[in-house]
Amino acid sequence: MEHIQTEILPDMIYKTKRQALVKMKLSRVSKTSNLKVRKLFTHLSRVIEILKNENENIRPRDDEGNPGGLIKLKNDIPTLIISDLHSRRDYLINALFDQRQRKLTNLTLMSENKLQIVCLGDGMHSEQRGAMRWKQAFNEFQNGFEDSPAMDEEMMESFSTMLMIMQLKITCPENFHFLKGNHENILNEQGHGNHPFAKFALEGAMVREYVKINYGEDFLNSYAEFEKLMPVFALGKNFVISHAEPLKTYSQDRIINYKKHPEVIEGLTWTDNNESEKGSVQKMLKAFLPEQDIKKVFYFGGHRQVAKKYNRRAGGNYIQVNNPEHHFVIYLPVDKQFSPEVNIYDVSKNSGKKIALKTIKLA
Ligand SMILES: [Mn+2]
Repeated sequence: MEHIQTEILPDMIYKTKRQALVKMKLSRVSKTSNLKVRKLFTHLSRVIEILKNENENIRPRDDEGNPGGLIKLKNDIPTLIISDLHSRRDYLINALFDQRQRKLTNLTLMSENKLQIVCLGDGMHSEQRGAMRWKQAFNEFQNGFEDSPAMDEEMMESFSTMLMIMQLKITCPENFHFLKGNHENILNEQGHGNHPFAKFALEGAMVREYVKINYGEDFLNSYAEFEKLMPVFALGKNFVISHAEPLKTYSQDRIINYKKHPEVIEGLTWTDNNESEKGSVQKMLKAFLPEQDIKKVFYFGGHRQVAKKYNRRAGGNYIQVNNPEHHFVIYLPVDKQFSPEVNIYDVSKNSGKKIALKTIKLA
């Protein structure tokens, strides 16, 4: 069906068949309530290969020759940052189909090498949006997931969000990056910079058990490999990004060699507000962007929730964006100075929504 339907899409929106196909696939996954494990597994294998073989100019290798923890973003195209998704497929779709930059969707701009997109991590787990569902799922867990409508729904949302992430990485490996958050821990392990977690229920243990029962051990281990291949830090022209505020100051060499330094992974994904060492943000900005005026450079992160559009921390250099009620994105232009009031905006109310729906109707 797919190949026939792309023929009738208007050229104005879809310049190439490939773009149309990518949009249709994403739109389908964004609305599905029936996710096939085999489909997920196929994408997982492909994205693992892509992550293992990233362009070394963008993702420098560690001392062992493996992909390092740092992404060097392109300096000549703008960057769009998407904050903590927590399985909000509508947030991802709204960010991809927003059209306020150059009147083209961000997805089209990215596929034409005119934009790069960085996700801050925490793709899984619905958090308070699904608090009631987590409670129900906890009862299902206690009964060994024999019957699990609540957990099925929760997992379907989480994995279809991550399937879209895989599709984007496979389609635009150099211009799409997903940084590891603390929720990227499918094994619910302690170690490798990870901690098990339980917030509204025993999320970590429940997800691991559910995946093992329903998707199998091979899938569980492959997914863990995918998570461990995620970078933890991105360096832009006049900004840097990680999931959480840096607990301490980490050098470029230690971030690239993050596998040898699990405390770097922990320190960039788990830091609570007011927990980081004084001056860590400024020290890192000075070390990574030595030529720049400290007043004009920013460290972006999410992780802890923000009631407003953004929070300014660490003397104003750390910009925290993570509002579960809104779809805020951060846009970093190439030539203009970044301004939080102008360049952080909500994409949930935009004309791009119509386009997304249009594509869905065709599916
Ligand atoms: Mn987090």
